[in-house]
Amino acid sequence: MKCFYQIILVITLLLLLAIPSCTQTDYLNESQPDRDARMKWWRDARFGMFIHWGLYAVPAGEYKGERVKGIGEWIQASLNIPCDEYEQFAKQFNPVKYDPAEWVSLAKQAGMKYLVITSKHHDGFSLWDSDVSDYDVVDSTPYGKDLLVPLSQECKKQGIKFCVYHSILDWHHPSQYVDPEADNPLRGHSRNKIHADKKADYVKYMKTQLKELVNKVDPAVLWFDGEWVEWWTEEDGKNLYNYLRSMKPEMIINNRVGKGRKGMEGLSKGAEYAGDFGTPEQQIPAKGLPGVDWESCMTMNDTWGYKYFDDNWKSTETLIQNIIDIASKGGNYLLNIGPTAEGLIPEESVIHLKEIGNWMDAFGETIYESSASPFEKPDWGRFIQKDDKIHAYVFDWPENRKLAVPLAADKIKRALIIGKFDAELLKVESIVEGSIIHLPEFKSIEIVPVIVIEQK
Ligand code: FHN
Repeated sequence: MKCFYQIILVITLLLLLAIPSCTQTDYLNESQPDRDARMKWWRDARFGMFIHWGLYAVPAGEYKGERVKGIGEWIQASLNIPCDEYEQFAKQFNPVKYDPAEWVSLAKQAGMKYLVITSKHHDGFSLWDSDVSDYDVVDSTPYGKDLLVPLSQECKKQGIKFCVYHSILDWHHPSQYVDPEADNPLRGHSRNKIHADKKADYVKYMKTQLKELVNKVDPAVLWFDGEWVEWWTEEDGKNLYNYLRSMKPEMIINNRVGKGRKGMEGLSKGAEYAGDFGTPEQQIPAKGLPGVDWESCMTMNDTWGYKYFDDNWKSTETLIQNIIDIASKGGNYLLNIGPTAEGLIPEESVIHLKEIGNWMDAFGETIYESSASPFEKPDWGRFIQKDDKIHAYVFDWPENRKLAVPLAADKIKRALIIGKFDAELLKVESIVEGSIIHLPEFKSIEIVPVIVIEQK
């Protein structure tokens, strides 16, 4: 009899031990309050820095006298450079001028609240010391030091969130190859295929690398890309999403972990697609993406990775207007820089970021923790809501100085123009469609003037 009870006890203990693996959390079915709590810092942040950095900064857009027409980080594919030739750039990648403290402080100065850096782009080269690959900055470059660890430490020190980009497709990994039957074989690497029998190995490799990143640099966001290849499925994405969140439950993961890029509007609704936010690229959706979290990533010139001859810089005014336009639709702005192989941020980017920072110093508080405009966008600019205040951003200062606002005058406590130089109460006049705010006689000198409308 005693033996019988002992057997029952052992079986019960074994069952109890087995329970955790049977009841693994499905992070795709998170409750709304949990999700809101997890997304809070990201939603409040509104503005972040994207960094595309890797071996492609060595050719900087030109190889054997040929200039790449498209984006710099695609040079391997666009100029069809064989892997063993491209690998040689590692010997010239020596970013001795890299100063993570300066990079983070520049991002902060610009008013950015988080930073997302390429841990590995499509070329497969890792910017940290990976245990499962020698194709990384420590093992294959003269520099020989990890680039991500010091940057993550600086972010912690200076109080901004550290996040990483990671490419699912990998032009360097032996599991993948260029499809010779591709529509355009000269852009061979873009037609990435996988040897079916090697996919499991690659996924294991990717998960190991991602685990290394979680352990070494503790990213707040994992920003995937390169998911469009046929061999990566939504099921793979969901599995990866759960894998990462089971390691770090508070992690935020973009929709490119799976196939949600096309159906951004369906994102996270009933977990049709894995991922926490939509990622419009080089565009600002006309009406935002109502009902989902989203972030527009954009370049300052025309390339993500450094290209020495790309001088097509957007104006600071455009970049500030983009921050405002995106926030007025409830999104985040992820603005890119492409540092050089020496580790320098291009001078034009630094100038733009400092100018943006001057504006954000004065008006950033109206952007952070804000929500989308309750009104349609007016002809003259944008609205953003923050608590019970509406902020009006004047892109085009009307010659007659009359700003039409779709809010009844008797609902307005007061309207004032704010800023470093202006702080003036403005006259509010009632009209049938709402009210007219009378702007000051002299046009504001701010890049984008801001009016606060306090509601009753
Ligand atoms: O192919 C990449 C490209 O190089 C760059 O990284 C951008 C950034 O969002 N994403 C891909 C294209 O969608």
